[in-house]
Formats: sequence, C-alpha cells, structure tokens
Amino acid sequence: MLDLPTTPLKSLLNERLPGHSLPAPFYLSPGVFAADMEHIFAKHWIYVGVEPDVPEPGDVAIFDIGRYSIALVRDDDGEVRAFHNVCRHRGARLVTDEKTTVGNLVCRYHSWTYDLTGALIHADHMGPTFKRSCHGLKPVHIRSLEGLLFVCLADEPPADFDEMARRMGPYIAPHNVRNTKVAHQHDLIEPGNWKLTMENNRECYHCGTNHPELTVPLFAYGFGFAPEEMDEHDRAQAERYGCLVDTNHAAWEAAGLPSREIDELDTMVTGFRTERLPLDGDGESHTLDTKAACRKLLGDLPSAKLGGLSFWTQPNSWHHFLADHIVTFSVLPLDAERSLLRTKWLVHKDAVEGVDYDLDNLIGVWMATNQQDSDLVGLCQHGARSPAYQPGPYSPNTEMLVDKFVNWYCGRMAAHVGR
Ligand code: 3BY
Ligand code: FES
Ligand code: FE
Repeated sequence: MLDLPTTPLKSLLNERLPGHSLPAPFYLSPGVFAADMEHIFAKHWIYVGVEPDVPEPGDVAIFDIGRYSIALVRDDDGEVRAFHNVCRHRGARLVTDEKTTVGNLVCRYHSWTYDLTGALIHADHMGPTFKRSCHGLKPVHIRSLEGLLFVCLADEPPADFDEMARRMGPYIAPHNVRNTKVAHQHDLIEPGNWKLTMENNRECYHCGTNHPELTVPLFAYGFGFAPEEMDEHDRAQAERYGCLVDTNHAAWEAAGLPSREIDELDTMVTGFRTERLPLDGDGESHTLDTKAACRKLLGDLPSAKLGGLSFWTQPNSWHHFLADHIVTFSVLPLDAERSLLRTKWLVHKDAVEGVDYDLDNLIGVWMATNQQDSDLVGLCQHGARSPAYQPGPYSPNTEMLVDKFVNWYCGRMAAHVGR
C-alpha cells in the first residue's frame, strides 16, 4: 500500500502503468491535488466560460480556480478582460457577487476604485508620493476562441493556444457563440477527483447502460466502437452513414462546415480534439425527441440537421455544438475528492424562452446525463479509497481518449516536476 502523503510525485509518475487507470494517490492525496493545481491548473489554458457571460460593457462575472478568484470584465471598448479579484490596497476580495454590472470596480473596504481596464483611478488619503499607476489590478491572460473564454494563470502561457485557435476557429465560427445568450447554467458538485470526471467524459463505454436519455440522440459511432462490436441497430446506422460518415463529411464541408477529426489530445501542450458526427436516425439535437430544442438556429446555419460538432480540451472542458444550441462544460477542481462541473446551455440571443424554446426540453438530456456521470465518478472515487484498488486496463477500442487524457496529464506533470 502506498504511503499517500509521503510518496513523492516523481515515484508515483514512474510507477504508473501505461494504458491503465492511475494509482490511487492521484485521486485521493491532498499533496497530489496541490501539485495538480500548481502544475496543471496554474500553468495551462483553462476553459472558464463564454463571452455571453458578460454581454455588455460593465458586466462582471467571477469564478475560482483553486485558491485564485478571477473577475471577467467587459470593458467600455467591448473587450473581455480578466483580473485577479484582489484589491491592491490590503487585499480584500473586490467583487463579491457572482454576476454584476458596474461603472467602475469599487472596493467596499476603503473605496479604492478601478476602471474597467483595471487602472486604479481613485484612492483617498494615500499621501503625495503614492503612485496610483503602480497599483492597478493584476491582469490574468485571457483568450477568446470564437467566444469561448480561456484563462492562463502562468506568467508565460503555453504558446500553442494560437495553433489551436487557428485550427479550431473555422469549426466553431459557424455556430456564432458571440451571438448567443446563456439560457441556463447549472453547477454540479461531483463527489470525485477532477481527473475521474475527465476520464469519465472521454469515453462512452458506459453510455449504453447508464445514459438512457443521451443514447436517444447519440450515434453509436461516437461511442468509439468498431463496426463488429456494434449491435444490430448501430451497425445499420453506421451503414446508413456510409461507414463511417464520409457522405456526411462531404455534405458538411460543401455547406462550409469543417467536420473532419483533429486529434491533438496528447500531442500538444494545449491538447484538444474535434469532430462533427451525425446524430442517430434523423436526429437534429441533444433532446429526447432528437428534434431541435430551439426554433432559432445559430449563426447562418442552413438546417437543423447538421449532426453535432464536439470539441474537447485538456485539462478541463468539452463542448457540443448543435445547430440550435450549444452545451459547454468546464471542470473546476474543489479539493482532492470533489469537483465542480459547470454546464451552460447557449441559444440564439434573440430566442425567447417559452416561445422559441422550452427550457426543460433544452436542458433535459444533459441534466440527466450529468447526474448519471456524477454518480459514476462517485463510484470510482469510493473504489480508489479501498486498499484493494489496483489500476485497471483501458479498453483499446473505446477508451483511447481516456488514455490520451492520462498520458497528457502525466506528461505535463513530469515536465514540471521531473521524472
Ligand atoms: O460528452 C461527451 O463528450 C462524452 C461523450 C458522450 C458522453 N460523454 C459525457
Ligand atoms: Fe480594498 Fe482597502 S482593501 S480599498
Ligand atoms: Fe457519461
């Protein structure tokens, strides 16, 4: 049995078996958790939200990455900025409401006042030598990928974000994230380590037996099974889609929708993957009747039946772009054994609830699926606590992306702590 607090991270990384789930301390140890926050969450691009979280100048949204509190602010020129949410006077938390709208950012303690670019514009009683210009809010690196917001806490963020943005931009742009609104946000605290939440997301081995709602619209090819491993219905679908999906790719590409798989999950520091796949049968969206949930389609999309574009990023996000709405997920670790899963449903910004879409119908499939996934993560967290837990093998047919997540994670940790 491993000595959790004292087994050094380097030995843990060395002893892990490739192609297998991680040794238990990776899911349990507060020491590993602290290292994850330092080497993964404070050094890589972390997906945190969307531009429509702060649609107008003066809109502010705050969120936490571990011990960091960060404020997203839309400035008067319409640019979204990010700042550490810590007053430069005596360190009070500056913004306390999760969402608010302000003219300037005013600290309630002694009223130091910052404009929307973070410059300190007002600080009484500080004497003649005080330099306001030296006490602006500390900025956080922020990038928008067609409206999806990523922040990086490192002094020097990974440079390959630009490559991801260049290659992903054309896939996402047709769904026009900037012209959407957040129809609903749901926060779920999952009873497990953040890596279990990510591992669970990267496979659909468990979908058939655990996700009765999601499997209605999802096409089995998306589960990663080889044709000979599919059941009769799924094989029939695979055949219909021109095994596998070449006819759809041609139609999508002709309609200006890049759709071919890109997989850089374990080959780039800013690891990512994308693919557009058809939905089951005549499916249009991730709904129980597989029809579009919202009458107003996104961007200038020509039809509701465009399958679904998925986009996954390391270390903490995944996204599904349908013709009528977008579902976007971020995982924010809380402690070694709890993680926040934040889900947002985006619809066209002019869509009216109750007229163009029914909220329960829009969110139903993923509300159910998230809870099911959270329960599964909880089961693995329980298992990892048992002295009998032993890392088990990933399926080479359906858990390749889990393997890539774990390889990416171990590679990035090794890059920072050595092997
Ligand atoms: O959302 C995903 O990307 C994966 C595939 C389907 C279920 N799962 C949570
Ligand atoms: Fe913010 Fe004093 S701590 S003004
Ligand atoms: Fe799942």
